[in-house]
Amino acid sequence: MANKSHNFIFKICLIGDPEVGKTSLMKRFVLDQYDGDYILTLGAKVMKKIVQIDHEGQNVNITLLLWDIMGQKHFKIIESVAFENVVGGLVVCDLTRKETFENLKYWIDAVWKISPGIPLIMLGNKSDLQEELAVSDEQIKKFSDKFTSTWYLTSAKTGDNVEEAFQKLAEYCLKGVGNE
Ligand code: G3D
Ligand code: MG
Repeated sequence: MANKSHNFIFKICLIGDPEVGKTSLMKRFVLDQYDGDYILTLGAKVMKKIVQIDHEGQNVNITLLLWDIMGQKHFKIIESVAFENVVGGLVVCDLTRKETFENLKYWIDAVWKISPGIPLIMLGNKSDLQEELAVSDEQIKKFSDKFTSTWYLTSAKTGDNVEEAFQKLAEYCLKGVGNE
């Protein structure tokens, strides 16, 4: 039907080690809507942003509910709540700290255990710190080929690739829903 509009609500999670930039990436993406407080008992914060996608000639509005977990490993109770009904995720490492890259598989296993096979995009964040890079593009690409749909080098500081990454994730999530 012409001009028929579709609306979706997708629960998205940002995962990765502490201090990799998850909260900063959300803040950069959501911009002036950044006023959420952590739900401290849950150890998570939820923010909302609507993105528009052109899907098969139709304009689709997608409400992203972004779940930012405070991100200590082994918070089993929080993970089960935060990762339930998640339709896609951003797995984030800090390009200046190699161990945060090596821990990505832990986070992927944790989210797939609760929401199996959902699309994930890998982010190598803090790309602005060019002098301090400890992870190469090749390493990221190789890891992404195995476990995630695609990857971006981002900077929450400059905003580089942030919008693109969230937008792409919304597209992957929409495809996933269409395949069900
Ligand atoms: P987290 O939510 O994953 O724990 P935060 O990470 O968003 O709290 O960010 C951790 C620190 O990294 C913060 O520093 C933040 O400013 C910084 N940071 C996040 N993203 C970037 C980035 O893209 N580039 C640079 N240079 N720094 C970034 P502070 O000092 O404020 O604690
Ligand atoms: Mg945080």
